[in-house]
Amino acid sequence: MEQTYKKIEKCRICGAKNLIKYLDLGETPLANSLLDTSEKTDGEIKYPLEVMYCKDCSLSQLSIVVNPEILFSDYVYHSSISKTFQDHCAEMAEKISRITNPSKEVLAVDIASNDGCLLKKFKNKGFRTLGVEPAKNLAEDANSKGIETVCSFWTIKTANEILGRYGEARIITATNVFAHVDDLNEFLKAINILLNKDGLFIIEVPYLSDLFTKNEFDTIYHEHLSYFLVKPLKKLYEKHNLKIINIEKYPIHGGSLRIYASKNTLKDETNVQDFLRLEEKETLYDIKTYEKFNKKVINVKGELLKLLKDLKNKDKKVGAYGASAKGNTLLNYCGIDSELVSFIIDDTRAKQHHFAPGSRIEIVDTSWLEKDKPDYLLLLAWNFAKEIKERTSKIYKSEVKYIIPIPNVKVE
Ligand code: DWN
Repeated sequence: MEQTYKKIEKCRICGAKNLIKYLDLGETPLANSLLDTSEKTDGEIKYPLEVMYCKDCSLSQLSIVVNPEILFSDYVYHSSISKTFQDHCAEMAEKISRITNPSKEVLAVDIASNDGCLLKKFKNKGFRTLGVEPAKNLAEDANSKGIETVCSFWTIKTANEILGRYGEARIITATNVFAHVDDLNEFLKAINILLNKDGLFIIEVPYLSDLFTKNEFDTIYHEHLSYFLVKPLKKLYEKHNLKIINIEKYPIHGGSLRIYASKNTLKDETNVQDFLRLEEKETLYDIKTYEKFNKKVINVKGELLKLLKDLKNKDKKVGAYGASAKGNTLLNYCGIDSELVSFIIDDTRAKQHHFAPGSRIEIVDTSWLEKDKPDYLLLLAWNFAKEIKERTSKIYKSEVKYIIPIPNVKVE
C-alpha cells in the first residue's frame, strides 16, 4: 500500500457494503506519532477518525486504514511499562501452562510481541518461545533481553518461514493486535499454517460492549481498525475452521475479551452463546444504539472542558499522567492543549521530551512533578489509575487531586 491511507468500501469480516458511519471524532493526528517541537507546524498530518457499523455482521470499524508501515515499523509503546499489564501477562501464562504441559519442545508464539512482556512469562513457565514483532526498535529490545523475536508483520510468508525453522506451535497468542489488522483473513490463514492440530490460538481484544457501556470513545484511534463483538468474530473464525472454545472477560485496557480457539472442531463451545445473548440484550445489533452513542461522547467533551476552564480561572495548575494513545484521542477531540494542561508525565523513556500529537503538550518524566507541582492530574491512562496513583502518592501524599475523564468526568 503506497499511499498513507485507504478508504474502506466493504466490511473486513463479511464483505458487506452496508456500512453506516455513526461516530466522527474529526481530523486527528496519529496517536503515537509524537512530535519533536511544540511549534504549530503545518507538517503534522491528520486523518479522518470515523467509525462505521456493518448492518450485516455488526462489526464496528474505522472508515480508513492507515498504512501499517507508518504506524508500526517504529513503535513508541512499550507493554512492560505497566506492572498491571505485566501481572496480567503472568496470569495468562500461569493459566495456559496449566492447560498445556510446557517444555522446551512446546512452542509458544506471540504475535505483535512488543518488548517481550508476555513471552518472558511464558519462558519462565518452561515454554520454548518466539516473538513476531514488526517494530524494529521493540524486536531489538526483546532480543537484547533474551526473548527471541522475528522482526516482521504476521503474514502467510512469515508463518511458513517459522514453520520451517521452528516447527508447529502449540500456543499462538495475539494480545492487542487483532483489532489493529486490516486483512484478518490472511492473519487467520497464517494461524492455520503454524498452529498444530491440538493447538490453542488465543487473542485479547478490547470489547465493544465495554466501550459503549463505559463510554470509552478515547480507545478509538487509527491503530484500532476494528471494535469487536463476539458475533462477527464467531463468523470470521468459522470461515477459517477455527472454533471458539472459551471466552473470558478481563478489566485490562478498559475491558477486554480473551478468546480461546482451536482447529479441533470436536471441542465444544462453552460460553459463546452467553456473550451473543449479552450483545443482543445490550441492543448491540441495532443501529439505533450506535446513533445514540455520539451524545455520550459530546457530554464528556463539554464536562471536561468546563472543569479545565474553571480550574484555569482559579489559577489551578493542571498536568496529566500517561501519554497514552487513548489520551491523544481525548485531548484532540476536546481541543485541549497546553493552555489547559501544562504537561503530560510518562514513564516511557522513548516518549519523554517529545510533544503529544495535535495538542503539542510536552511529555516529561516524573521528576517534573517535584519542580512543577500540579494541583490536579488528568489521568489520560485512566485504565491504570490505581497504579499511577500509587506512583504519584509517594511524591505527593494526598496533595494532588486526580481528574478521571472516562466514563464520565470526575475528580478524586
Ligand atoms: O492497543 C494498544 C494498547 C494496548 O496500548 C496499543 N495500540 C497502544 C496502547 O494504547 P495506550 O497508549 O492508550 O495504552 P496504555 O497502556 O493505556 O498507555 C498507558 C500510558 O501510560 C503509556 O504511555 C505508559 C504510561 N504509564 C506511565 O507512564 N506510568 C503507565 C503506567 C501504568 C505508569 O505507571
